[in-house]
Amino acid sequence: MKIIVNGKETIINDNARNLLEALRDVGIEIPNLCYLSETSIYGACRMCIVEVDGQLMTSCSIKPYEGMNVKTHTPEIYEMRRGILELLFASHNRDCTTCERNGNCKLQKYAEEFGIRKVRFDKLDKSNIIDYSSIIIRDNSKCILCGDCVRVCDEVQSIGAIDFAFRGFEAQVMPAFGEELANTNCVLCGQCVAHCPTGALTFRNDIQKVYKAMEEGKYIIGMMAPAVRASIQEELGLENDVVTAGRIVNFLKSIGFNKVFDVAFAADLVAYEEAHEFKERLEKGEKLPQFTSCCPGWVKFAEHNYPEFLENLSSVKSPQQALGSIIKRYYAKEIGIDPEDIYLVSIMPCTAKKFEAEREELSGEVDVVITTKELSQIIRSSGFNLKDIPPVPFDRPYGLSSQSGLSFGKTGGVFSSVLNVLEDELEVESVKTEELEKGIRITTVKTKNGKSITGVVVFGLGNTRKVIDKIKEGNLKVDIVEVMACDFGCIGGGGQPYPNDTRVRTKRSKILSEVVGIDVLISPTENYHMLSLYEKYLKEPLSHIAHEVLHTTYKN
Ligand code: HC0
Ligand code: SF4
Repeated sequence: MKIIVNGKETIINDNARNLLEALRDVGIEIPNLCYLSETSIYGACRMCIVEVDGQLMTSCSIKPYEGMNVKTHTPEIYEMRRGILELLFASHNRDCTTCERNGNCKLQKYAEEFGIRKVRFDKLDKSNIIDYSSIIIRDNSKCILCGDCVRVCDEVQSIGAIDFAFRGFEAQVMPAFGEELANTNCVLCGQCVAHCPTGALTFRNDIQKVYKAMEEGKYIIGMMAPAVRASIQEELGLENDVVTAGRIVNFLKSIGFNKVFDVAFAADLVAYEEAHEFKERLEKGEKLPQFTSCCPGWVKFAEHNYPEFLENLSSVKSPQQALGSIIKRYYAKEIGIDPEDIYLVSIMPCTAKKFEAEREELSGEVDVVITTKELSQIIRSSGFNLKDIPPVPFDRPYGLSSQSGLSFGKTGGVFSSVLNVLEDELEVESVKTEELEKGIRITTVKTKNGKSITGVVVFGLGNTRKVIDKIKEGNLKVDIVEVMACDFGCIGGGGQPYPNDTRVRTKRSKILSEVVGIDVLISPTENYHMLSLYEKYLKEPLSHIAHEVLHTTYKN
């Protein structure tokens, strides 16, 4: 479709959701504080106003039409946007220097771009209590009432742990009845944090715990999740670098880490164990469909909403916890160090992983979880320039991984790894995949002996709810379901750099595929260090010892 933009004829995408997205596609980024392409359109902030055929209107709420005459930046629009910002600042906490979002806050960015140096209005303070009850921290003095968190939590995740309360100047976002977040049905997925434009929603920063352990002379072991290597580049000026993981290993060693392992190794281990569990359930015809259980946001969601399905969850721990368990119970003995003296630092894209490590039944396996954001802070504050640090391999034996293991970091990775493990035994004849809707894919595998296995790969908890409800109603027959709580899987986790939206997640997904491409091992079954761990310690999949070390239970 042809429209006029700032006096120039411009071809835009006919299927653009609205004018804001159409303009974005042709390279004009319209300022906004409440627009998310993942949720319904709210139109609260008014920052995205443009002039259409002589009238001011919000570009998020208008559909483009042939020949429309759009002006995106006029003196009038500029002044209006400045006015909106000033009004927001009138009641906004301005302690930017100590804010977790200092340097990547959208409001701060616009204040700089629009030259807001002085606010004409007196500062009005709202009553505010900072909610530190959970790993997700809420500070309403920094909230601009854009509602992004409310819509993501409700519309994308189908949880609704937070909503608007009170009216007018007193309006606030909070859990029902003013409860602390820890006492709600929040699953700690961090999607509200990922989409909050300011520092109103952040997560607990645990960097100091790492330094304290170093000071105490602990034997520091780091382990890095697959998705971290596809996103940390965004914070460090390393666009498209596919050997970032190796640079990080070298960096961590140079600041005092004794060993750095790869969580993707444990992903191979988990896929191997989980594939055998699935095979056993298929043979016995019980606890089907089998659900993956490596995403802690999903596990908590299942515990809250679908207790009747808990026995269907794979009882294999997540790769984070499986590796923690192996290191503390087995590796410590191998290297002759008291497990109490080992301090295991897990580097994750995810806020819920902090919670997982603290779950009663898993605690002690991983000592601290820091996110991609926190690792980037450690790197930047150290004065090192990651670009100049040559990559080195992860330490052996838990540094070897297959392409399958690495692909855990994005949607579909766990399911395809389980299939890879079973490939030879199943004698696969054909595989057909169909996208039912965004975030829900269904795959049918036909085997040479005429059997078929159906798997669903789903991301987003709202989508997950739809899938489970269909299974419950008997409208979906499926054998295995992979669930990731965040859109696009772990690469979209709540601990990833900002912005953390569909556009960057798509890029991360591509980078992770390129990183995967470097590795020479394809299937978990080729990971010889993983196989040798079975030989030396775990014996065989689902053995007594494997159950003791690698399996867990869930809470009703
Ligand atoms: Fe993931 Fe994982 S793939 S949950 O997304 O399974 O966070 O990256 O580390 O544990 O491997 C996150 C990422 C992990 C785990 C792995 C799984
Ligand atoms: Fe909702 Fe997830 Fe935020 Fe909790 S962490 S409030 S579940 S979006």
